[in-house]
Amino acid sequence: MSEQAGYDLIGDIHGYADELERLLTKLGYSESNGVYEHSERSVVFLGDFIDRGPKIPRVLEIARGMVEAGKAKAVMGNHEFNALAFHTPIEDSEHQTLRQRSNKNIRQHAATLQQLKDGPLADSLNWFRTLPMWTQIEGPDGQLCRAVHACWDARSMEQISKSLDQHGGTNSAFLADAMNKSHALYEAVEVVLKGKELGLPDGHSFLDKDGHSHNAIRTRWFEKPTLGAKYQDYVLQADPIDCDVMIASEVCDRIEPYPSDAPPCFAGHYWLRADQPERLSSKVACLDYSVAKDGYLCAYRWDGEQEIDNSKFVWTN
Ligand SMILES: [Mn+2]
Repeated sequence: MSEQAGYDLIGDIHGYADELERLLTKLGYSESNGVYEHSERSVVFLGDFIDRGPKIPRVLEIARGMVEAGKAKAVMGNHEFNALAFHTPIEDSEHQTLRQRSNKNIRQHAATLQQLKDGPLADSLNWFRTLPMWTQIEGPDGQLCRAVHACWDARSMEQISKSLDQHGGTNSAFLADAMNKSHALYEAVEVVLKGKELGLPDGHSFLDKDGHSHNAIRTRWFEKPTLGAKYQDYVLQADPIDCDVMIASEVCDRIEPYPSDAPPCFAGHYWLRADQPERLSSKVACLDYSVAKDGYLCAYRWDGEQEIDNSKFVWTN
């Protein structure tokens, strides 16, 4: 694609196909022979195509159609990963699956279970298996940018690559290791697909807005906490938390944030809320603005710039 001018990165869609078609249209894509395309640009989907929304099969048809026609790339979200584990039996077990079929897990996957059955479900799971957990893209003049569902972390990615090589892809044996809490792959997949956590000091915990107790926070992995910061200041989510314990300086010292000289990185996952999207740092942006919770679908138009520009977000409201 010599005429390739840039990439449009798109955050979590969660079955909201009408919003996806509106966003693609707004970005200048149009449907030709059933595939959305643009004469000079292509898309990078940041994962979480399924669960929650009303038109999951249509979202998959659009995204997969674009990927298979070479008009888009896509990375896996935690919802696709969870779906794979939910539908993969534990070896030598008749009824159990790698992701337990608890009420909570069934509820989280319910919209997909209602809308995709049998052949189409199996076919979608096969497509999820082909999705990489991250990708690096080359811009018009060789500049790079990165895409991952939740967190770019070199050490975790090394472990995932090693396991993929060992098992030969995202197959049942890979998923079994990834769902085994005592295997190093478990934590690596958690970081890349669900975000990096920081445990609170012993004996501390906080309650979220639903009353669930937590002993770790989901961190702002793209920056180091400022000196004297409290745990509640270093959390990456839309709802504030109440945890005014100070982060000890030796804990701060151990935190390695996303490098300031690395390519820009785009993620989804964090259910952000804002009237207008904005970057998290000059190098990192989250494009998940909660389309499945009365928010909007969000994209970023990347043309090779190495610092994320707040004027280049495009969204559906
Ligand atoms: Mn999501």
